[in-house]
Amino acid sequence: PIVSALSAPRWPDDVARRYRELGYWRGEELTAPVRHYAASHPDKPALIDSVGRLLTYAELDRTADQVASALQQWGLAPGDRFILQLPNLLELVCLLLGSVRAGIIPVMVLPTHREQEVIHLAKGSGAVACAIADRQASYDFRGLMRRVRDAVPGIGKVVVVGEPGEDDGVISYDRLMAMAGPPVDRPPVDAHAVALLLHSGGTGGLPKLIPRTHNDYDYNARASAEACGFDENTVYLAALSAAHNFPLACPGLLGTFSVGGTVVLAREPSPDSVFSLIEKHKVTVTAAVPTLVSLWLEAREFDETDISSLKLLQVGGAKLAESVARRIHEWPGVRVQQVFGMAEGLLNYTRAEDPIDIVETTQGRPLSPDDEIVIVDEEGQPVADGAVGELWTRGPYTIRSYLAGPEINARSFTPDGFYRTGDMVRRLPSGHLVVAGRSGDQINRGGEKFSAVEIENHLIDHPAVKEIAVLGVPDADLGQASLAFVHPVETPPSLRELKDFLRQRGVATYKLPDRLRIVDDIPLTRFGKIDRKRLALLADEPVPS
Ligand code: J2J
Repeated sequence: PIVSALSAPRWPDDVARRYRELGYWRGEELTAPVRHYAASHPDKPALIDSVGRLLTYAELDRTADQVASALQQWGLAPGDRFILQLPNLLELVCLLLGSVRAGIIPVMVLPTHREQEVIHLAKGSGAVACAIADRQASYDFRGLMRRVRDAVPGIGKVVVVGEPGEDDGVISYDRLMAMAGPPVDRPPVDAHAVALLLHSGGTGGLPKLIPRTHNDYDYNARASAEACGFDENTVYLAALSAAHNFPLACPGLLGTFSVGGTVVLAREPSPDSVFSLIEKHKVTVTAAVPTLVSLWLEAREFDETDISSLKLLQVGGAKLAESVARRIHEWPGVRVQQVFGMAEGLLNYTRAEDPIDIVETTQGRPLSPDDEIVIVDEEGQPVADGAVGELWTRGPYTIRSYLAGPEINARSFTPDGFYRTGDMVRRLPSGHLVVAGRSGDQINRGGEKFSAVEIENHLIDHPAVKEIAVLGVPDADLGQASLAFVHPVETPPSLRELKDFLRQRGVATYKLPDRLRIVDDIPLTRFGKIDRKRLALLADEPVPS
């Protein structure tokens, strides 16, 4: 069923034909631009990592071919799903491009994900292989992968960047690359086919898999590069994890490759690492979530490093406060761009030509002339102009279905193919959108999203918990923090106990509650669901002493 879901037509034929005719979809494989610049600008630097390893376009192109060949020698076939859980290393990019080229479908998993998320994404995608680093920031990914493989025995192969260890089916990246044979004639990749799988932030439970095709993702990256003014002089710094849609293709790595620019990879986004890379490689553009921007603005390095090459700072993933936008604009020579995007597709950008107050107070306007936007009320009827409602969208790079069962898809998409984003927005006469919040249970903690329901489903199993609700509440540093309301059985649990309980279950750290409120009742709606509106009012009340 997974394979047929992956090859199912994604857009209706007439719509797909139109996107082809309009030139949005080029019928090309996603890594074609790397091949193109390898021929025209072979010696141009394509990729530099944080320890200074550099690949030119010719080298990156050749390495991608070698990876494609090596993966096939190793036993992977076109259509196989291959989990990539790697920090921002050269090897991540090479494995990504190589697998896409071979028609092997990478499943992009974040280094912050733990067994709960990885097992879920591995099962959902039917993954047969994965790539990890041995360790990152002292965390042992081989141990994590051992636990994942116990739960998902279908993962027969693991490639490790670093020390592989002794487990069955595990090899090092170097051993994998040694398997590469001479270039073989591969059947051309079908550009309508799924090129890679991203994951959603999650509502109503665990993250969902997002199938992106060569055609639509290529357009996503290329049109973004154009809208953001990227060209061959662009030096893009990937500070966020490159497994995320924003740094990967908005315009990110793929958008930079689409214009023959240079990508620099930061292994981690600390001010120390980021500012020295900007100075060293004369970075012109980078992307961050608002909490990271605030951290950068506070940093000592900010005053001590020459970052005058930086011209554009893209900020998205969570709402940027106007005050922070203004502070960035005090930074000489730097322009802010707000990005309101989603791995499901739709991207909104403020543009270079937009007036400054639009840039500082809106989350941008849609990328494509063919992005269709409707803003609806609770009955699904369009709201009055300028009123707040839920954003629904469809277009040339927005998915029509998740890789998920029919119930989830029926909930997430309208019968005529609009994706129900769950984002509450209003639209200005200029077409710019202002994000007003979210419907549903998603928490956006400093740009990292997760479903409150997912955490509630764990915590209800804690022996001291009788009833539980988790809510996103305003927080000065994070934008939103998570607050757990616990109605205890008897002796209330401590916050520490709840966090340890979740950690033991292998839940990603960013999903652990920040705060705890003990209550003697959790408000429910008349349908018996948690009443999140009333909870939000409770959260505002001072804690009784
Ligand atoms: C408020 N909420 C925002 C913003 C995303 C570029 C940038 C971000 C993402 C991303 C992305 C927001 N203000 N500026 O994929 O390419 C919230 C919305 C949205 C959800 C999507 C990209 N920018 N959001 O964050 O798939 O709630 O993508 O629906 O992780 O983040 O999350 P995600």
